[in-house]
Amino acid sequence: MRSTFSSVILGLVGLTTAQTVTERVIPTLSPQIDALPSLTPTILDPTAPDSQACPGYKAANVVQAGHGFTADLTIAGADCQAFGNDIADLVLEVQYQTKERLNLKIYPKHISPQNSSWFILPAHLVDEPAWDGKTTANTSDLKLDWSNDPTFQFKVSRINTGEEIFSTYGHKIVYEDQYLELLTNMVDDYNVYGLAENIHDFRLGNNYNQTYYAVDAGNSIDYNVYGVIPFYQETRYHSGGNTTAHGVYARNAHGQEWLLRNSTIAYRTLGGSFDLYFLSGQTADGTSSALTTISQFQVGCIGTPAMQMYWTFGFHQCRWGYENISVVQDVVDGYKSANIPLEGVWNDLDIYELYRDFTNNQVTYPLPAFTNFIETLHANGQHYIPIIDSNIYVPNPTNASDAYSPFEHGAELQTFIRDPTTGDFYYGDNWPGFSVWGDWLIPSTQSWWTNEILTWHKGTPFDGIWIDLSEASSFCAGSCGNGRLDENPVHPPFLLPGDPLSFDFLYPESFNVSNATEASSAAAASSSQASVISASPPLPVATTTTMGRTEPTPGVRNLNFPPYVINNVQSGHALGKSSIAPNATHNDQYNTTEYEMHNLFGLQISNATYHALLQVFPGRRPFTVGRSVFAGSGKITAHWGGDNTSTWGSMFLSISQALTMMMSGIPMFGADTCGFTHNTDYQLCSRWMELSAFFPFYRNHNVKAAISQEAYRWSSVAESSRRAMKVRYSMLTYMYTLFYYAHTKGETVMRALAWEFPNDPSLRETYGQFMLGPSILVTPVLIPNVETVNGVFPGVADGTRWFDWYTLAEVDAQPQENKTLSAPLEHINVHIRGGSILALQEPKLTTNATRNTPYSLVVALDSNGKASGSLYLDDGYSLVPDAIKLVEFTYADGCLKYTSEGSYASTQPLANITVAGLQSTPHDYGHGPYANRSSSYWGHGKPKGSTLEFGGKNCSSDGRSVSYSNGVLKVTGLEKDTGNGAFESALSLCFGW
Ligand code: MIG
Repeated sequence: MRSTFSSVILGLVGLTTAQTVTERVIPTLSPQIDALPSLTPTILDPTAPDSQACPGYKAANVVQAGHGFTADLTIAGADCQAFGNDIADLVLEVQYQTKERLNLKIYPKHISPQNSSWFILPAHLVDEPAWDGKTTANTSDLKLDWSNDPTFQFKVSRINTGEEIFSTYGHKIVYEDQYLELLTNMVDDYNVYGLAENIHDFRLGNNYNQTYYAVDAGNSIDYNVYGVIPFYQETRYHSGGNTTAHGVYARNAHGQEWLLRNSTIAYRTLGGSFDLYFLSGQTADGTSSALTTISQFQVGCIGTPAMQMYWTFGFHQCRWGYENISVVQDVVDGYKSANIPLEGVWNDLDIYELYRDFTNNQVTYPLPAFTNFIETLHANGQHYIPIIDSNIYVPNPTNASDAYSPFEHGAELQTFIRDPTTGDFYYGDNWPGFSVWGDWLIPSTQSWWTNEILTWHKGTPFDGIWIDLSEASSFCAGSCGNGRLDENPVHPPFLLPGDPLSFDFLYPESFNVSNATEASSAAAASSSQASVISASPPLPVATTTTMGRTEPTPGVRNLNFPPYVINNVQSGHALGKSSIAPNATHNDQYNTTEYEMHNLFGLQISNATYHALLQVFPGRRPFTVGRSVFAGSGKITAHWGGDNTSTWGSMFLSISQALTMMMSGIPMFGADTCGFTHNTDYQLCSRWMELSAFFPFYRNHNVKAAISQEAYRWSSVAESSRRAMKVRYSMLTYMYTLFYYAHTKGETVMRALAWEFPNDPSLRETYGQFMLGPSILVTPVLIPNVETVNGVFPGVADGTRWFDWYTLAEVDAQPQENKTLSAPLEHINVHIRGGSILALQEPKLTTNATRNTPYSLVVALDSNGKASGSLYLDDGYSLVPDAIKLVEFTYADGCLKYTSEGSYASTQPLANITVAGLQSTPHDYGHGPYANRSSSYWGHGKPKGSTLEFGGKNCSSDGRSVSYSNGVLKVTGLEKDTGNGAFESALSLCFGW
């Protein structure tokens, strides 16, 4: 059975008949979402002022400090009021903060308590990197030069080579209350990466606009998305084969745009300050690299990512539209009977009573049956993760039976964001109806949130939390519930997926080739739905007005309609479209507005959820997965890519989205596998289940009312999933070890080929292939209807060797060859890089079962016959583990050695050792007990017979066996020799040649 498609689509077609339409219930709608005027984005507005015609600044009164200097910047002419009110007097502050990091700040000289939050992003909200207490201009990798000719301009360059990495020379600095601008000169055909979150090619290119304003809009290719991490990394390939790399982080949370052009990048924000961090990317030897730059960004600027619990790396199944417990039970059973691992079971809004957070639908998810369901998952080694929406329903004040305690509790503490025009709470609109949002700037909000989560956990014993709509999303313009709370619960102002007339008939590209009949019935159903809609629109058609450019008003900021209009993906482009209005206020001492706070809501609610989970599970690593993220979110949360589509293009772009998340310190990232909106098909879902098996966060999620897409729904997808998951679960400890190094050193988990092979310019825009850590190369199929895939094998010109994961056969590839690999539907190409040692376990149906199996070591030799690797172990869940174990493996001169440090006891034995890439047949398998015998002792010319001894025992007897063919030596059956645990003692094992 390849598909359950036909029955489903026929069902959908049936529901679009005219009869169904006349019977439909038109919901009570909340206010029009399109009530905001439509604006012209400034970058598309030919009448917009030229901010580079502003006067710029002159620097004076330079005061040297040991680790930098300060100066006054004074406006060099009349105010220009391009997109705000000019600030005449500024402070420039330059700090050589650490050897590799230089900071430049420009902020207003006169800051009052009233406007402090307009300009200064507090360190308690977003880490503010500081001086290390020792670096000076003389010990820094970087230097800053500046000039007043014709106006203040600066440039940053490397001291060792003079390479200029950032320069505003020739451009004005603009600093207004609602607009900041600077431009840096760029080299020709520059290679810039990052500026997450975006859904765009990995190499951003030289004609790209990155708009930043957290937004509830799925799949917004080339626009603003859910997250804001204003950091880029630039790589330059120099003649002679060396490569340099550096980074720039702009610590500013306002709405902003980065305009990438041929010879410049313009950086424009709607407020805040210039707070720029230049990262040299250099190590001690003076060379620089992308990986070092990314590590410097994480370690020095935003904090390294949270260590995640071991189980979270298992496979998760989610969907919107699991109607009741028995449907979810069927999913759990479906995975089990198909023999496909299932670690995490997720629920969407369906569990709630009328979409209200922290409730339980008493009909479909009644307690205690639901509690029992979750406890049974736990007993089977599985986990449960529900959604929590960012909005809180406001009960109807005229209906005593509409009580909703999470609102009442928060209201008592006055903990919600406010409407400045009434002083009352800000009443926006979301799934449950008119709603409020927590104001995370005041401490009581945390205790309120913690309390709601603790209370809810009693009946719904979840293991982690999925935070949605944290942009924060509101479905109406402004405080639309004001004066209308007695209409609650209002229906969202649009039809819901699955409501009549909102069926999703879209399928992946080329579905018409693979499933012609079904594709044509879907097309027919789609056009029949479209014609019914156009004949009688189910919703009132919105009327929108157009608004011209707002002009700066002296002394006043226009928060809802700032003069500079960012190219917000929302229709009409207004900042308040589908989100809390910018002029909504917070309850802190400055009455900070959403204008300043908008991009931080996701960071803050995730942070509050992290701290709440620490109360639910003291001492345990909190698992939260959030939608909106900011720089530093990775310290507390995982992230998923949001509402992608069931298309091949969306799957492809998920790789670059993931790579930019790795750069942003949010490695626990994954995309909705098989696609969220629209219907998937067996080919796309097979390939996507295979691809996501190599993303740290691995979850299949689907919109309501599309066809089901659990991995067992098609025999092909089931088989693809089983095979890919076998690879993933085999290397769970490798993934976990990569996380340990991400957490401790800011290393990356998924890696671009360009990062691992920095001297090969041909890899600069490659993301159709990627690496997992330093050792694993993944070459997924990203297009339909093929059974082969082309891939490069980087580094072969310099002697890098690659081995097929499944056969350990060495790849025969030429430098720059785009090699064609066999890739039947159920197969994903995975290769091991020569020089790697991997510790593997036996893949089982849960991570816990996998973790309890014996280890195997795979040694893939490099061209010098060497290899190395490491393994990190701990209990898998403690925030501060009592004990850890770090094992270091090396192989050289025919000897495999490992040493371990740390007292964490892993009791699983070592079963097998496989060495791939041997150049000649061993005539002697040598042997050696757990001793420090030198390799020369067991080396050449010392034949010991054709047996292997392990710990003094003959390995060819007592269940052990040794075999050799085609460069691969396999030693199996070592369990008895390592019964105390594979890595409980140091090992040195030599093979004679
Ligand atoms: O307005 O909870 O991105 O994963 O299924 C849509 C329903 C709200 C958006 C999330 C998606 C989730 C959906 N949510």
